[in-house]
Amino acid sequence: APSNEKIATHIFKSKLPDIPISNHLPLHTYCFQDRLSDDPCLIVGLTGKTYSYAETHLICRKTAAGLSNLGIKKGDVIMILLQNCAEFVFSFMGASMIGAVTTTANPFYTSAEILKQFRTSGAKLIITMSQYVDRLPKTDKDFTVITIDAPPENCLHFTVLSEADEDQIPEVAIEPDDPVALPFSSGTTGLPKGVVLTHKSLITSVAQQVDGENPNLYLTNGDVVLCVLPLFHIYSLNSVLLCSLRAGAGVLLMQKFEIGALLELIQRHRVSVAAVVPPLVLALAKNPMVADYDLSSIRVVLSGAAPLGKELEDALRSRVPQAILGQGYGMTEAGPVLSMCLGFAKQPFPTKSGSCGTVVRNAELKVIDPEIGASLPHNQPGEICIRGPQIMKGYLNDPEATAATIDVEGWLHTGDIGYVDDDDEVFIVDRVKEIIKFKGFQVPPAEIEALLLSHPSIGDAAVVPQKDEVAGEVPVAFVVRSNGFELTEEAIKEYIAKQVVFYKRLHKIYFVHAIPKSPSGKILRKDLRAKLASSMPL
Ligand code: 4UW
Repeated sequence: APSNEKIATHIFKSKLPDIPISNHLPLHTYCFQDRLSDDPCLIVGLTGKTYSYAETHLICRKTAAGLSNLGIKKGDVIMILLQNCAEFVFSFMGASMIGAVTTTANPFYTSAEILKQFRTSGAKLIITMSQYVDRLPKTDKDFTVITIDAPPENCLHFTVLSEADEDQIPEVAIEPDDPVALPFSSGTTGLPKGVVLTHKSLITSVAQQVDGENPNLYLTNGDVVLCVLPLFHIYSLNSVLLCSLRAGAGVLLMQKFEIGALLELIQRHRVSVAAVVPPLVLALAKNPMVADYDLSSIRVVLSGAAPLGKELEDALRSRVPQAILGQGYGMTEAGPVLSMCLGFAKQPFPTKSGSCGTVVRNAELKVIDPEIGASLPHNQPGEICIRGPQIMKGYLNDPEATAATIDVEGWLHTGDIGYVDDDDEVFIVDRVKEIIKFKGFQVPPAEIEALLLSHPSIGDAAVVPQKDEVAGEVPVAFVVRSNGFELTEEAIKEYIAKQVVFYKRLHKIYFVHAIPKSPSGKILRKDLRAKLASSMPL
């Protein structure tokens, strides 16, 4: 047996050389560096109102001063509960300017979901819309609520921030390892946790995409970047907003996805870069309305957050033949980008359909055998791991979950199964983690299972993904009824539906006598998924 023999580590790097990255700066300084021009920065789709870079920067500074006036200090957490809008950007960047941290949440969350994230994050202030105020936490704890529209009782209007005196921004020293964003993710297992992203991690991730002589994702101040994906998710926050700001591009803000309005805005504002998810690709590829609009301005379509089928990619190609189509692969904990299509580079490389791009520069990627942990060479599938200054600092107040995700050598284990081919392109083939992805949104099975188990007539339950044409995956449950009650599928679906945001709803219930478990009591999710795949779940 080999004893002293060194085991080779196969490490994959970008084809682009490493570059110097200004990750010693605060995030807002890095993003707005020297770019206080009259170029359009934010374009509000609904109204057409445009904020130049100079205006955007000024309002962010006012917002920083306003937050400080309301008692927000360095290290404090604010919660943004908004659809895409200019105020989202002012709030996030304003918080950064005083060293505060933003936790972003889905405005469609139920009150229970909002309360959980509010508590876990320790937020002191919420920025939202009046229509969502009913769902905010009803606690004794003191916190401020600000609405961007007419404020209901006990709430303040956003102008307390946006009209504050920018000269009153307090002097704060911001260190590279200070947190700036706190998105929530369930990671490879369990309930949603706060993902601590620092100034250094986000700057590094943005630089890996858009900096350098030959940027991996080439954006310029002539670009108009579509921002229809929600900014509360890290994909849009980082790869759309922060990357655009850094590159000086215009950001076209859309509150929600509606195909007619989207096509109209793409045509009117000559959108050149479209960041999308597979269900949006489906709409662009298949909806007959698309034929009535001029989409010739689009030069790049970036898809990610869930697998994109080759058929769908080809169907989209016929709609936007002039555009380069490609994928990025991200994970909240990874800062978030692990790999990006090199066809988007200033001097592009040829790429293959179905690939998730090549590992970003200034980072290392390896693929390990999930059982023995040894790194694998080209073309062999295993668990994808990533290392570099862009990854999260850790989960908030959860050293155990952090240690289970980032090992002692600094490798972040993704729970994704994939391989790197001979041209250094990454292909994802499976997932070993629990997470279900509905249209790219995270559905944490553990969260739904806990709700199911809280029902008096449910003895045991497991939630797993089922393939779906439109959503990619939908959550379905295996349920063991307790004490012989006549609990119906509809009753269970409704019980869950009223407690969760729309994409966590159960689409099907399979009644079983027992949930398959390992000797240690872990649900054998693979077995359940296999049952579903065999289309004979019972
Ligand atoms: N193909 C297959 C993909 C892919 C994928 C992700 O919700 P999270 O934590 O995070 C994200 C982030 C996506 C993202 C961010 C920035 C960016 O530029 C980009 O490229 C366009 C994408 O989704 O979920 C993480 C999990 O989502 C799956 C995978 O399982 C990953 O661990 N996933 N991208 N292209 N699967």
